[in-house]
Amino acid sequence: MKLYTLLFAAAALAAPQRGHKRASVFEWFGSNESGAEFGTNIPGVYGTDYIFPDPSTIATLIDKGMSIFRVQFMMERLVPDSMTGSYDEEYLTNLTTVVNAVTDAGVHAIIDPHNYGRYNGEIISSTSDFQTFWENLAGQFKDNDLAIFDTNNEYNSMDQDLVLELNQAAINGIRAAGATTQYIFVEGNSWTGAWTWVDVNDNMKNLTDPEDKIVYEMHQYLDSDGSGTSETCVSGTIGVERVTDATQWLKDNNKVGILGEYAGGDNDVCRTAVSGMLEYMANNTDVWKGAVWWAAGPWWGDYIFSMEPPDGTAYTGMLDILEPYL
Ligand SMILES: *[C@@H]1O[C@H](CO)[C@@H](O)[C@H](O)[C@H]1NC(C)=O
Ligand SMILES: *[C@@H]1O[C@H](CO)[C@@H](O)[C@H](O)[C@H]1NC(C)=O
Ligand SMILES: *[C@@H]1O[C@H](CO)[C@@H](O)[C@H](O)[C@H]1NC(C)=O
Ligand SMILES: CC(=O)N[C@H]1CO[C@H](CO)[C@@H](O)[C@@H]1O
Repeated sequence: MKLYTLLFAAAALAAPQRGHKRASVFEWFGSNESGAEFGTNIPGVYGTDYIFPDPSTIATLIDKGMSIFRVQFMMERLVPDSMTGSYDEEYLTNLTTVVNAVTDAGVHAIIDPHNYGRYNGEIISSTSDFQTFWENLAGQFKDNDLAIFDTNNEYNSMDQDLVLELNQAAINGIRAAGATTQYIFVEGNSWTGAWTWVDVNDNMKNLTDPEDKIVYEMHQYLDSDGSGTSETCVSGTIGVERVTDATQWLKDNNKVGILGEYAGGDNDVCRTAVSGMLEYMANNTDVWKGAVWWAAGPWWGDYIFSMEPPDGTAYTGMLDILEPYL
């Protein structure tokens, strides 16, 4: 082999191409991208009530090594008249632009209706409407292998059978749309918390997918009430403690999972707790496929967990503890 060929090959190995997922501990490691779900005004005004994530700051996080982004949006803004109704085409275009910016870079985009199992404030009770919503939406992305469908953000305070049935309806709709290559992230009741998963969401093991690409998305914060509203973590071991039972559940049931939201404040206890949790998950990659920080996005300002480059609190303060997984 000629020297320059060798050098070229060595350089290619040493410097992975921008945007292409590097071999890493986890299959996926990344951040949420907030903005399009912000605000309570419906539909609200772009630029005042809500905003879309910024592809240029996402590119910065991809350069850092992130390989997955969860893109939040609000169902009422996408389909204003009814779950089965037509799109606000501009909102769909803006959402698609962000998703494509991520997937064009060769990494995964999670499409996340950030609706807590509700539409217009009411618990979604029609599984058939929900199935149609997903059949329509998955149809928009069925040729994008790097899109991932997240059935809904944080079902909570709902009938447990209904949560199972809504997830199954979403899976059925997505596959009926001809979207057969994509992963589907399912979420459970009780804000899909890992710490309560086994007690609350055991029936979720009954979900079925003809393509066998279900990933159980759980969320876990490390403050006392697990809500992710305080920058104080309970202890340095709380991360491991809160995901241990869920890990065993995944193993016992032959399932795989992703921590779709987690965070801790920029302080020593939380750094230890987050590092410990990730290390534990990294020890269990047979069931844990990744973790997605909460959250980046253009409007977080000085929010305690902001991963937004260049000066978000977590971007400047916590990225170093995520480094082993990037
Ligand atoms: C979509 O984004 C453009 C800016 O790129 C903005 O002007 C427009 O108002 C947005 N529309 C919606 C519905 O989000
Ligand atoms: C799961 O499915 C099995 C077989 O269909 C059924 O017997 C069982 O009751 C279901 N379990 C739950 C928790 O829904
Ligand atoms: C991960 O595994 C290593 C090697 O077995 C072990 O030393 C370490 O304590 C484990 N970490 C956690 C947090 O479980
Ligand atoms: C912990 C945290 O920040 N949770 C947020 C999840 O997303 C919704 C919508 O953006 C916020 O209202 C929560 O505060």
